[in-house]
Amino acid sequence: MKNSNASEKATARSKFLSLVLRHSPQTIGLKLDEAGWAQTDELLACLARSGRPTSLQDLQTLVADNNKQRYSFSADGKRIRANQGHSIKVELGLDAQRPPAVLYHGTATRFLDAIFLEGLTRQARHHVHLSESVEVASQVGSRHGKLALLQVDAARMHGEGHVFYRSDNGVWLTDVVPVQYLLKL
Ligand code: HQG
Repeated sequence: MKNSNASEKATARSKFLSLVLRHSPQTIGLKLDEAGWAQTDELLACLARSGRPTSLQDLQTLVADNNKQRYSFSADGKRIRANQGHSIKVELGLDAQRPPAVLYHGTATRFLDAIFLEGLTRQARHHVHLSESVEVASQVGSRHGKLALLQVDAARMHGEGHVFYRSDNGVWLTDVVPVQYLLKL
């Protein structure tokens, strides 16, 4: 019981950290730079002022234990940012990379008609998010409802000039996946 409470608390903290580092830093009066970095000490001060006192050690544990490695510290530890998933404008500075031949995207069946009309588009995020494994794609898609799995011909996309990035936590990112590269599994 105690453990599950602790893990619920950690999940709630992680969700709040996602909110401020990806979507809404102003919620706690935090400022991010153009690459999405917050000063670690400012983040801790803003968390404390907003009634969420967090020690540096707690924050380090949260970053290290996060199930999807959603956050990173800079090498000197003075800054922290989300690795991907932003809705606010940030320039992560990722280098374009050659993707694996095939990538996967999990979505909900109710989105399929729109997806097969206009392709996968980035919605509220900066990029379309793609996974290397069916398992991860299935988890991502199930968040939205009844799962539909799509296979993406990433090799052909790349060959035809589409640019791919890989976030520090292994998510593949691209601007759009046109219909001709999609296969419903
Ligand atoms: C769908 C999580 C209609 C798309 C995950 C998805 C991921 C369309 C939804 C990350 C569409 C957007 C991102 C179109 C795409 N018409 N619907 N043309 N094109 N969609 O949450 O990929 O836990 O923004 O299929 O692990 O589900 O936040 O994207 O169902 O990496 O770290 O529109 O979020 O990471 O939903 O998930 P989302 P996503 P975190």
